[in-house]
Amino acid sequence: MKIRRQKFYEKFTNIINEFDKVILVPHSEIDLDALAASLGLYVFLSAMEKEVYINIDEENKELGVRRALEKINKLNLNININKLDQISISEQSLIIIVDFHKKEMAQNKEIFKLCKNIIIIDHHIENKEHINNYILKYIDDEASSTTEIIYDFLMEKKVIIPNYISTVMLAGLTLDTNNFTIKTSEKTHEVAAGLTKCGAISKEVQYLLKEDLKEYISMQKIIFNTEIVNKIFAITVGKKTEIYSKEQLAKIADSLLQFDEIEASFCIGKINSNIIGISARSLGNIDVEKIMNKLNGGGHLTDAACQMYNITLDKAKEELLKIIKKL
Ligand SMILES: [Mn+2]
Repeated sequence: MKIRRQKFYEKFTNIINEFDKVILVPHSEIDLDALAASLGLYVFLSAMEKEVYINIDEENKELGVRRALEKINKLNLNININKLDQISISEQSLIIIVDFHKKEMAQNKEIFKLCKNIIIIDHHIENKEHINNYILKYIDDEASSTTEIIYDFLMEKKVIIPNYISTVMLAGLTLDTNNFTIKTSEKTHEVAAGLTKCGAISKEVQYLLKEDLKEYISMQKIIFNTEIVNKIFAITVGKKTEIYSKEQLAKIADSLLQFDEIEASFCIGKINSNIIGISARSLGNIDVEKIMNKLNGGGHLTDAACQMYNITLDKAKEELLKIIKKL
């Protein structure tokens, strides 16, 4: 295992030992990776006899997360999932931020005022708008998912993962790798195999990842309008009247990569009434980070994004086209 990760596990264990109460905080619009990683940590921490909570404030949850939570309830797995105001948090508590590090991705920013003992565990590309007070941070953007980081930790600690939690973890891994097509290495498959050994059931994973038909159709409509530029670039633009989540834009850009000859893809859409987001993906031969840099965004060679303020969708596309056509 990588030395950096190993060192993190050591420090992480030492810090955990100092606290009795731990609050696991997944990001807003919680997804299956954030939930799965939180559940994995929960299993470990409760085995260590800590008082543990998973903080979920939002009522509206994505379909898969809702299904997983219902099943956990049914199985009586006894997991404390609470809203922030139902958990008493003091300066003696420990907060673990799971699957994000950007302040704006917090469900409830109050949490940062309640307690300064914060650990961040994430796999997203590091961003400037970082949570600034923390005692330990591990951001590994080469990891397929936060679930993968937590899985390794659990294995090292010889934690027995309950069957259904293994299933949710496998779903988290499957989601973040878009069915083992992106950010997928030998390691990712090893984790998947390991989770299967722990009892994860792929049919159940399929259930958790079932999509909402309406949402699927609305995505397909956007894909339908894809324009191909210079044979290898696919660009598509969302509806003027609709607000998309960054995840939706990313998902669409991801799916455009599967088509013949496409090397890089871009999905442009409103993410707010005055902010337009572009999600860019590449198979590796085109550097989309460079392209997004030119629009004040950032990311990686194969995975990047930008935000544009007070601009129309048409204008945003035009700006992008200018850059692409010069390549
Ligand atoms: Mn994730």
